[in-house]
Amino acid sequence: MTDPYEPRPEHHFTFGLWTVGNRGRDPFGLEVRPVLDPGEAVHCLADLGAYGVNFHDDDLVPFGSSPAAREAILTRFRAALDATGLHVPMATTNLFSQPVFRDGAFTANDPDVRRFAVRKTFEAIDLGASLGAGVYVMWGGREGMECEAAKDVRLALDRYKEALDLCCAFVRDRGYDVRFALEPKPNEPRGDMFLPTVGHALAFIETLEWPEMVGLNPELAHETMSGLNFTHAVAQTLWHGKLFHIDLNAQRIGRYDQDFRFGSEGIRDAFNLVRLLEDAAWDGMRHFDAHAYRTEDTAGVWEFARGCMRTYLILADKARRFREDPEIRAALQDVEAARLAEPTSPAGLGADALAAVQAEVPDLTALQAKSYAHERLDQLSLEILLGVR
Ligand SMILES: [Mn+2]
Repeated sequence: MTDPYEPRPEHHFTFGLWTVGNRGRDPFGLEVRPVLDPGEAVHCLADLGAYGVNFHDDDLVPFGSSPAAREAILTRFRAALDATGLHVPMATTNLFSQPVFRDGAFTANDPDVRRFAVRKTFEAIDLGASLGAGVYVMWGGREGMECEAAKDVRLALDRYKEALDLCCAFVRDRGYDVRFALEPKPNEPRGDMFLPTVGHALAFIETLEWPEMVGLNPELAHETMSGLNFTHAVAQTLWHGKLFHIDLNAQRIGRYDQDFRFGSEGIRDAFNLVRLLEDAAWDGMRHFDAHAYRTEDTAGVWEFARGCMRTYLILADKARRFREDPEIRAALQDVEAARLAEPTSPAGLGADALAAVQAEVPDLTALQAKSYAHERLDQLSLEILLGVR
């Protein structure tokens, strides 16, 4: 019998080298797992049924590698990709680990640091494009501050925009088929970070020179850290046509950046999210930016990776059940869900339409007495998730 929740490449699941390669180091404890060779990561992910692998430049080629070492690493990595058929859909730059970025990268006060960050990004874009990456993620890990007086946020945003414009100009100049995806985060590692939420980033994109080249990579954990509804953030990103990539994981509100296995916390939020992505038939990669608990050895890492994908598939199956359940369909009619698609002003925005809106006198007594049957629909939704429907 085939397992319906067995991940396969057509499900488009991807992992970062830094996720399965995470060694369990945290602010209070040292590494607990050995270094994972990128080639081995590729083979293990392919065996588990993943579609692709993503990386920061430094995950693949350690910072400061000689040209010869770099070539040797790339040759081995390409061989692993060729042998397994695994893809590289996304690439990104590490602009946060090295001490040079301690005051920021694109928004460092020192222009030399900013130019180095842009140059490092150009080289990483070349590397990503050479391996077929069509999405380039930008998480500004050090773009922010603790000392409020040290930076004018408005100037920092000028420089952030300039860096994005430079990267877009570089991609256009090279003729690459690459789009950028900004990844908002409210804090950690900086006390406060620029572009802290999806909403901030969406507004920022409209100021760019080539806004059509830049979208978002919203991350479940990051938006949840802000106490916001991640499904709503993704829905609005879709509504703007800006969902270029997504980072799936799990997070409890009010905690440090946990990056737990997808679905391990907030299962109802995870269900709502999967239902949104599946109902929207979103064609992007289901990328997991998460890592195994620090308690785990290497075998536990692969349990973690398998668990992320299985949970997604189980929730996608539940989303299908939700769509097809006759009682839920009836309950959706009771809450008048489809009527939200009716325009408020069917005649549009002209003078006649304005007059028509003004002329309509509703039966306020009836409208005020109306109940909306949300309790029943909500309970039925929960029962799907609890496995009794
Ligand atoms: Mn992320």
